[in-house]
Amino acid sequence: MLKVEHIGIAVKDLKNSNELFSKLFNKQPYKVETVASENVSTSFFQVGETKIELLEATGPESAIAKFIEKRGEGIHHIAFEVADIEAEIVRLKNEGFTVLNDTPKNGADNKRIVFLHPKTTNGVLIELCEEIKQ
Ligand code: CMX
Repeated sequence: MLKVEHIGIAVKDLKNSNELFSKLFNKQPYKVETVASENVSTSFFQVGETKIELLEATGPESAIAKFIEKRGEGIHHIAFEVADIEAEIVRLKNEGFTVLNDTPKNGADNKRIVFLHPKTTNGVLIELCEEIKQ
């Protein structure tokens, strides 16, 4: 694992939260992107070396909709950048973690991603991501 790539925050209304976080950070998001496969609309803020992702559900089946219904808005996941996502999937499975998908999916901001079930990581949803090389 290389570094924390971003922190994901579940929000009810992306437009309102973009305004709120723009005031907080004193800058606009550098990207707003809908990821149909994940049923989310996202925005990304660069704060120094740290990226913050805001996530709004695009429908009731979205993981974000379920999360907000159960727990309310707040920190949803921590994403770690990895050098070789396939190798990390194998390593973490061998260590006993539950990896939610066997093969990486395409996620927001030009990344291949997988998640680890929070029940196997002390209640924290962990994402692994690897930059898609063009
Ligand atoms: N962080 C911590 N715990 C979480 C969680 C989260 N983000 N989301 C769900 N949970 C908890 C629930 O509160 C519940 O706990 P309790 O049993 O104590 O109530 C438990 O996990 C439920 O687990 P589940 O029954 O297996 O299933 P859910 O339908 O709630 O799904 C999860 C949970 C993590 C498997 C699902 O949200 C998932 O697959 N997430 C990965 C995909 C995702 O989050 N996509 C959106 C982001 C995409 C992006 O970043 O671009």
